Amino acid sequence: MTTSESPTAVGSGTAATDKFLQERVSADTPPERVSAIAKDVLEALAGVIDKHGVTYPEYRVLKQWLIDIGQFGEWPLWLDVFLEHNVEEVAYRGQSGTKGSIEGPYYVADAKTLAAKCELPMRDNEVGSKLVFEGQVRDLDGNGLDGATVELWHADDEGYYSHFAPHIPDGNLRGTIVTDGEGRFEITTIQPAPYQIPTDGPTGWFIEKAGWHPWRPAHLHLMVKAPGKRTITTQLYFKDGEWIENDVATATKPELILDPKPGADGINRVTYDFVLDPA
Ligand code: MBD
Ligand code: FE
Repeated sequence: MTTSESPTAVGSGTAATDKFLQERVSADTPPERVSAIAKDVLEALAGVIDKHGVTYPEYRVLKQWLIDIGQFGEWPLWLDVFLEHNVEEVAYRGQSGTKGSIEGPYYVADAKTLAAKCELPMRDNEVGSKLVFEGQVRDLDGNGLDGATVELWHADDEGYYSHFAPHIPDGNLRGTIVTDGEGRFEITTIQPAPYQIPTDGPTGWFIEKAGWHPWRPAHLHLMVKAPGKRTITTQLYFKDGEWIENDVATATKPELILDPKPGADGINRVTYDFVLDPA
């Protein structure tokens, strides 16, 4: 791999920031709520500064680091790793279907449409053990859902995502699977590796200075949709996988763990069904 093709913190950060900026988000938050939230945020920060006797050098380092995070494009990464799980937990309140988990910074909309039984787009020489992932999308009463789609995206055998690492072709290990008339799917892919936060950027420096580790357990990302149903964004992990018990992004849940077993053909296979709440 040449230097110009090597994934860098600034490369994946900039790509994630550029992708996010294309969304042009808005939230309809009234001024009273902005005021109440902002007041509590500032009060919480005031409490931290007071409690720890934060010094001027520390304040200036913080200011420099905040500037660095922006310049490396790592706001999507830092926020999704350290804050998104709290927002997701609030969003899930009152749901009873499949548990959600964070979207993270590496979702790309409009991935290639694939049939219910399919193989995710991958390189001819894609490294990694094959994995067959099958299941059904159902409603709360157990009925299979016609018109359901399963968007799946995940890292490769080195923990890198297409669109965010320059040496991987666009669309690699990403797809929008159109399930059959009963919400069933059978997807062939490869086993992803754990994901390491880039150590050569400000999110990595932050983790290193705190003496934490930069790892997420190996995971599949999913967005499951069906007409009239609440879309679920989630992740699936692998039983006994490294970092399962101490994900840097605090995004694992016991209900979201797969346990693939080799089938008669020797290929690892696992079934996971999704249950969607009404919209
Ligand atoms: C990831 O792959 C991810 O899923 C999250 C949530 C944050 C950073 C990288
Ligand atoms: Fe991820």
